[in-house]
Amino acid sequence: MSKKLTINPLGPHIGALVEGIPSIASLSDKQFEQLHQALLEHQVLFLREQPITPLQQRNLALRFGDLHIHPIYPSTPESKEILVLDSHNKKPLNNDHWHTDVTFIETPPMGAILAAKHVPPFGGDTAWSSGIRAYETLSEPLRGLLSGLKAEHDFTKAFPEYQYHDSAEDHQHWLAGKAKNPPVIHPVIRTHPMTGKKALFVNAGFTTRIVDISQTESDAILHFLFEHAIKPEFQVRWRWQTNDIAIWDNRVTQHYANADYAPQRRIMHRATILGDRPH
Ligand SMILES: O=C(O)CCC(=O)C(=O)O
Ligand SMILES: [Fe+2]
Repeated sequence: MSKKLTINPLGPHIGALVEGIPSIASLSDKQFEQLHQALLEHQVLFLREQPITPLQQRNLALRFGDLHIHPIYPSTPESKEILVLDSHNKKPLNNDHWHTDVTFIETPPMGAILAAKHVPPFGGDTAWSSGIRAYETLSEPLRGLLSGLKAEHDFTKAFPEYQYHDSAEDHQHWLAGKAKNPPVIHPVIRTHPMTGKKALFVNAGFTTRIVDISQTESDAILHFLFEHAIKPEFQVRWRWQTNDIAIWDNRVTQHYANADYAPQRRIMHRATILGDRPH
């Protein structure tokens, strides 16, 4: 019989620390099921001291579902599904904005697994915010109004052309990414396909406008929702050590990577697990 994981919540609404397993790369089916349930409940899980190779990370992610290959970020030589976030050239990456990953496709990721390969002694924390809590704390009439609305999500909002002009190759890559990823429409409030919980599903990273209402109305509503979604009460913030792993439910959360550590280097590996069409 395999050992049970210990799941310790890190706050009332989001985040839990998972302990009691020697290696996340060799979970039994029972342990994996426990991890999966904990993810549904806590939305973001953290593990310390879990060195993991790109292939192990890929195989762990495949237990959750098919993987996404990113149009912009580079990947590891071992696995094209493991993308590399490396703040090389003394430049932090521009993930210092609140976003939900890859909502610019019809079936945005259900989750992601992020492994810390090299982190500065301090700085570079990542924060996650709960869209479930954000939804629950809206007034009933506003929840009703938002439940009927849909919004557009656009790749070029978080990946604007001017940032991909450094070389002709970068620009070609960006043009291909844009051509492959025209804007998509998702509901403003989504229902979690496994738990039935409702969550606010707009993010400042990719959401451009609410459709079928005026631009002025859309701007005002989105401005309010982007602020509301990231109230400190809905958040958990993680201070990384090398070999930490974070796993998040990308259907009901958004996150922000602090870019406060330049000129130090920070290297993360991410596996991105495809999800279903939000409803
Ligand atoms: O580097 C981080 O902490 C997170 C970056 C990010 O936004 C992501 O991996 O999706
Ligand atoms: Fe992200």
